[in-house]
Amino acid sequence: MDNFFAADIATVDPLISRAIDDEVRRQTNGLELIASENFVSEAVLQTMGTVFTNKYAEGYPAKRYYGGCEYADVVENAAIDRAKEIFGAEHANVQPHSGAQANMAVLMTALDHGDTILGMNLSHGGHLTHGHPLNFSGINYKVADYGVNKETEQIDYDELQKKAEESRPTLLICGASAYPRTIDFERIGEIARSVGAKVMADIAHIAGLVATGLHPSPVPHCEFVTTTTHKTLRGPRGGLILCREEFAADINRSVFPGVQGGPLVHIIAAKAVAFGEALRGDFKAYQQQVIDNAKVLAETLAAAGLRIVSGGTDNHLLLVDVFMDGKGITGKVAEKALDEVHITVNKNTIPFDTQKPFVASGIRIGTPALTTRGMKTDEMRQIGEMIAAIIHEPESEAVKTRVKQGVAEITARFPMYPGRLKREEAISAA
Ligand code: DSN
Repeated sequence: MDNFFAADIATVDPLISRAIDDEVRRQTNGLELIASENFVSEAVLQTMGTVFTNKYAEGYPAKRYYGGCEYADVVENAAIDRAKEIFGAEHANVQPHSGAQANMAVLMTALDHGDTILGMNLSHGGHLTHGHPLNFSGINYKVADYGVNKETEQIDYDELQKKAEESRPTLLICGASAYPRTIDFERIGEIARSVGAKVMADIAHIAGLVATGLHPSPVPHCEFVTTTTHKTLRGPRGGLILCREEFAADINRSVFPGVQGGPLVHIIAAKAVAFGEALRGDFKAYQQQVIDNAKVLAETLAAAGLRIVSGGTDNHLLLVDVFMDGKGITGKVAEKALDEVHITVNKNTIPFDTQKPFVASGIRIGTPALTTRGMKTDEMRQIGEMIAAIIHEPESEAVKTRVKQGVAEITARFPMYPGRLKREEAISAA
């Protein structure tokens, strides 16, 4: 093929090029409030699209099953060293393709088939890989679960102690995907030790806060810590495992050859770049703004008459009870109504929900992505008022028109990814 190594995607594949441009426009022109999403830097984006995608590098630095890995070693060593420095960990494995695969490798390391895990219930904020019956974690292991207190909607550590004594787990799993409060990893470590269990802390959501000391670290209290790299940590889509040196060889073996083959070297390179960004001084200011923005958003929504689960937030996300025992609308309706005005959130069950997960009584809202765009508390107040207006009157065309204008006005003030609209540039250059 002519120009195989030179032709631009806009020329080679107009369909996919158009979809990429449309996605750039969607992300730019909307308010992205999904708590698990973020916007990576141009440097991280560029690194993902490099020739490292061509390289097989099964094994680990200096111990590969393929030749030609000298530069793969450079990027993997950099990613490992930076991850260890960020979190103060003894060992890091940067190869997991995702958070789920990081968790799978830890479970494979810590457990024998049929052992018991004690994990947080998904409907109380946990994660599929913490013991859901349809997930490998619920299929291969016996599962006991814990949740939040019905009154406080926060983890009840006395109850967790009781559950641990009853179920005698081999592995206690903590960390959550929809929990707005600080997690007491020290207490969880004590509970686990009192029943002879090990602990895995899945900090996928709060990794950026932990990295900057704005959330207590699980590293001193838990044998294994896993995270994704693309949420508050603001790196490429992927996973990471941290552990003590004594488990390093077992963890490495569980990742490769246990659950994965060749690592994604281009993604590991992008992880290294993102970890480098996380080590810079301005990353802490960013994470503090994420928290400040979430607090103001929660206060604004509460002032507008919506119920905030647990009464507030300590981190980057909030859960909003939009159903309010039938007085409001379901999470499903709220998600769709907000989508129509270019505000993106996800429906989410709230603790003790009466609705099915696909309908849900709540929505989950997070501030990492909009904070990356530079938005601060003034914008959060404006956005909170717009969200509340839509939830109170989801059918009103007048409200929708007004909110769409508000979204367009805010997003125009915070541009992102200049020069990323490839197809239109190619057309105008032709
Ligand atoms: N899907 C992620 C989230 O949205 O929190 C968890 O894996």
